Amino acid sequence: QNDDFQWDKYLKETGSLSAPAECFRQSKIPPANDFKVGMKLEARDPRNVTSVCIATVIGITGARLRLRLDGSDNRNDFWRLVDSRDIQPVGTCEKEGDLLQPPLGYQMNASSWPMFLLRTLTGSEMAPATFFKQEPPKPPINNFKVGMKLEAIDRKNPYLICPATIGNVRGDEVHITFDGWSGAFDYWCKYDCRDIFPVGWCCLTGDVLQPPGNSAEKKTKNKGVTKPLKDEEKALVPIAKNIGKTQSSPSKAAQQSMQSPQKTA
Ligand code: MLZ
Repeated sequence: QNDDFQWDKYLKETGSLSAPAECFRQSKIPPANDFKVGMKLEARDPRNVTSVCIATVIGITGARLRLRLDGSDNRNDFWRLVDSRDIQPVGTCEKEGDLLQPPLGYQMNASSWPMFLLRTLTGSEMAPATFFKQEPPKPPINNFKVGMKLEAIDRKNPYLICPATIGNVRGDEVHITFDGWSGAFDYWCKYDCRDIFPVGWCCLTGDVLQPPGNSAEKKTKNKGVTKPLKDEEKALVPIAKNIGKTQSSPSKAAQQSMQSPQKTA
């Protein structure tokens, strides 16, 4: 799908180094993903992390599963690696003497939950225990250095894995910045966070790696504001600037739309 982006070429072009695989809490050989769409499992509710719920595999992407909590809506899907600590086989909860909880935002009356659960599980295909892989150990220390390249989940669009750079390091944390995107998607995370991967991860797992952004163009699309002006449009700027001046000063949006793209969020 993404035939035009090549890390080796890109690293050369940008004169940068990739973060060594030892820096990450990921297995060197990515875990096999044997899950099938429709299988059920237990998952920690991302919006209510003390609850363990029933989830259905909605999609498969590389070593990750797209999950939806049963009884929830289709707007809160989340993605987990097959070796994530947040997922386990159906029955684990009960074995440990815990109860499966309705997801946050359970759409029906709470009193209907036990029956809903029973109906949900009856006749469903449960993911076998062997499909769940052991979470890799934490690297002992934060070995990331500013400038190192990696692949990282875009937390605002968590189905996307994108080329990224370590922008800063502070104790146990690293600042993830996305290549070609200025600021809006950046985040701080722990060095052993499961959302970051070594260069080449997507290629190995068969997940889709996004190409780097093109800051100017994409950002404007994002905000619906500035698009680089064509020459013939540039000629109209002085005229456009005067429009509305007779009535009131131009709105902020109108002013921005006349400027060339900025490096803002
Ligand atoms: N639909 C969004 C995707 C942005 C993805 C950025 N990833 C770092 C947009 O085009 O704005």
